[in-house]
Amino acid sequence: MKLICSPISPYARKAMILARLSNIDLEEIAPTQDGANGYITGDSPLGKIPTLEWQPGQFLFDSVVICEYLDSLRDVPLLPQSGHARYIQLWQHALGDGLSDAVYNYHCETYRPVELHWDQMVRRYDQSIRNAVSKLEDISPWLGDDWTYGNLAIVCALDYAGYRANHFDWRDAAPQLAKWHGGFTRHTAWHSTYAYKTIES
Ligand SMILES: N[C@@H](CCC(=O)N[C@@H](CS)C(=O)NCC(=O)O)C(=O)O
Repeated sequence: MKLICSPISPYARKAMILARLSNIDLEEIAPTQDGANGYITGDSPLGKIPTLEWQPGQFLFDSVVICEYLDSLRDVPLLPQSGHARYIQLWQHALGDGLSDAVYNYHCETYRPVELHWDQMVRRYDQSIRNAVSKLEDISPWLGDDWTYGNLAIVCALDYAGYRANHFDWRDAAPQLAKWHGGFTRHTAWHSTYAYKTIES
């Protein structure tokens, strides 16, 4: 299967990590961009990545759907099939993706020339980032040390925040969470998909 992706995208990176953890051999393909159409590789009408060619010529999106599909190929899926535990995992995954959304929106607002910044929206997204990190700090004792369906999204979101929203030192604001996150950085699936260090240096 082909995954149209970039490790810079926290959404794409979730699928890249999950494939590695699950021994699923994906062909990872970098997308081509075409102005207002966005990313044109991978048949997303929204012009976004990731997409997954799960059947010849048929592409799945978005990342939540892709991750659920990849997870379904595992002998023991990360996402519980039903019950309370399933919704806790989906909620944690949504909190991680929500942090990525806030960072993405913050970056889009601040990437343009300063005179075009919309301060109200910059403040709105900045506050979302801070509030999401604060919630994650509160729940960090219960997140556990394994790659769960929720932790996958949270780890990718925090790495992305460190790259695209580095005006805010989330490690300083959330020391328990920083310690928890550190446990994941030892995994091959984490560092083989971590692209930000090379870009920053
Ligand atoms: N909700 C989507 C978000 C995907 C998304 O926003 N991807 C960004 C990359 S981080 C993208 O493709 N942006 C290109 C664009 O919108 O032009 C998902 O979970 O897959």
